[in-house]
Formats: sequence, structure tokens, C-alpha cells
Amino acid sequence: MAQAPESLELLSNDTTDKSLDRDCTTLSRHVLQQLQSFSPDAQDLSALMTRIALAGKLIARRLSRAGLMEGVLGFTGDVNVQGESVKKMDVYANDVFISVFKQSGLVCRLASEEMEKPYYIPENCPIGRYSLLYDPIDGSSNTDTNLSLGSIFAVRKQEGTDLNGEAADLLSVGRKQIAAGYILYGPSTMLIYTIGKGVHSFTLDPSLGEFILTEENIRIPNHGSVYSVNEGNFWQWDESIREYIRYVHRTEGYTARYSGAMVSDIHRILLQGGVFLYPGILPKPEGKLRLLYESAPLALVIEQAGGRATTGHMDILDVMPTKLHQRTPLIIGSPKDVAKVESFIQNGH
Ligand code: AHM
Ligand code: MG
Repeated sequence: MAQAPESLELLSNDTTDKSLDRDCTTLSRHVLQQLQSFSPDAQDLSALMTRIALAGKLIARRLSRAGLMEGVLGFTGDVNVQGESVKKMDVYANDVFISVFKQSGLVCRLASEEMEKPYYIPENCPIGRYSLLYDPIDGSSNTDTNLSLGSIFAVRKQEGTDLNGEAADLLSVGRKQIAAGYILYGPSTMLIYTIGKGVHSFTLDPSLGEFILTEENIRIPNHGSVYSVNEGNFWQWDESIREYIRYVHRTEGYTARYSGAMVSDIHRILLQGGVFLYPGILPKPEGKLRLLYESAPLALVIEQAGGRATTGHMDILDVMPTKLHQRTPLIIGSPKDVAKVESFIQNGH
């Protein structure tokens, strides 16, 4: 009889310590743990991630009340550099990222889907050695119907002085990204990041206002049942992609999932396996997705988790862009499933 309370007490102490430790594994602490250093570079990366997380919290807060506030839903009436109608949330989220990096001393230039040219924060420029590339709202067609959305980000080190303000050094391969990830605005808000040392997920705890570690070193399954593609484009694809889709239709064990926001489709694939495709279409052989702030950051995340990302002919991370808003076909996900699509593209079966 005397032993029961004692062992219960031990058990409860143990549990308390573990959950407290978990609650304290915030994003900034995790980055420093990953780098095993308090060097200025490590502190910078930790501060960068903390600011990106703040942007995610601000966007998540607005989305969570979108139906209750004026001026959140719907279009602005403008068309962006991509020729797409701009939503009010696109503008808000774009400005959020600029705002959180003002006076940060970290980022001199930001480039996004919503801005024709990079945005300079002059007060950061002599010292800010980093550039942020981002898609403020991924899947914006989901905004007005309260469905999942995302933000995608990548951090690069500035190369050269960029005295003429052309940001030419941003036109380099995705392997130069020093950090990348995405924020998923779903039933809960999650932030997934890599600094080239595996992939880690965090969930926003609204009661703390902090992203808390959910899973470390996520590994993508070698194969999964999901294929994720907009089949509405079927007749605009190359025959090799049509053949691949016919193959999954007649093969047992495949299931289709497509949400309209690739962050959420790719998040499912990261955790459960499968393949996401946005191939080229007849009027646009380069596809829809933008290399520098959509495909390349997601490619780094998926490669770091043991998956693959390709155009069908080369790794996304090796594609050398010639312009800021360059588009690329994207096939991304589990190694075995990406290889299958590749084999249809390259060998016809
Ligand atoms: P966006 O950043 O303008 O929202 O475009 C990217 C999105 C992806 O999230 C999604 O997979 C795709 O575009 C959906 O496009 P489509 O409607 O052509 O299937
Ligand atoms: Mg986008």
C-alpha cells in the first residue's frame, strides 16, 4: 500500500518534466539546438525564424477571424505581376512579411509572388546579409471558402554588394537556400522548417502564442498511395503525364487528393507519402508554380526529409533561374512515386 503513492508521484514528476520540456522547445531554441552554437550566424538564423513565425501568427490571427471582419475576404480588383487577380489576404500577408523584417537588421531584400521587383529595406541594407523569398499566401483561391492555405519561405545569404539594386545574386540554384519551409493554416497552424539538418514541424499553441515542437527529423515514406494533381488540366498535359495518370487509374492502391493549396497537399505527402504534380500545360509548358519562392523551398524541405523534387528532367534544386518569377513544372514527394512519374516522362512507361 505504501508503494503506490510513491510510484505515482514518480510517474507524475516524470510526465510533468517531459511536457514542460516539450512546451519550452520553441522554434528559436530549436534552431540554436540544431546549430549547436551561439555564434552570430546561429543567432541570426534563430532571429530570422522567429520573425517568420511572427508573420505566420499575424496571418493566422487574421484568417481565424476573416468572416467576422471587414476588408479581409475577396479581391482587391488589381492584377499582380503573374497576371492573377489579387486577393485582399495576398496584400495583407505580403505586407506582414515586410513589416516583421523592418528594423530587424537581418533582411535587406524581400522577393515575393506579389511584387514585381524585390523590396529593399534600406535601413537594413548595410548590415542585413540575408534575403527572404516568399509566397505570402499559397492557395489563395481557398481564402474565401475557409479552406487550408499556406505561406512558403526561403532564406538566402546575400552575395556581393548589390549596389545597382538588381538582386542578380537571387538568380541562383535552390541549393543555395540556407533555410526553407512553410506555414500551414489548417485546423491548427503549423510551421515546418529546415536549415539543412532535417525537417521539423511546430504547432502554434494559441494559449502561449508560440510555435512548439511537434515532430523532429520527419522522414517521408518511400512510397504512398496519394497522387495529387489538378486533373482538370488532363487534355492540356503532355501525353507522358496523361499516360502516368491512366496508369494510376488502372492500378490498385492509388487515391487522389487535391486541395487547391499545395502546402497542404505536400504536407500530407510529407507525412504519409505520395506524389504532388503540377506539370506544364499546353499554353504554359513551364507550368504554374514559381521556382524561387514556391518550388525550390518545398524541394529543399522534401529532399531533407528523404524525398525528391524534379521538373521531370532535373532536380528542382539544380535549376538555374533566369528571372525572378520563373515558373517550373514540379513533381515532388516520395522517392519511389517521383521516380515512377519521371520514368513516364523520360521513357514513356
Ligand atoms: P497561388 O500561390 O497563386 O495560390 O498558386 C499556387 C497554387 C497551389 O497552391 C495550388 O496547388 C495551385 O496553385 C492550384 O492551381 P490550380 O487551380 O491551377 O490547380
Ligand atoms: Mg503561390
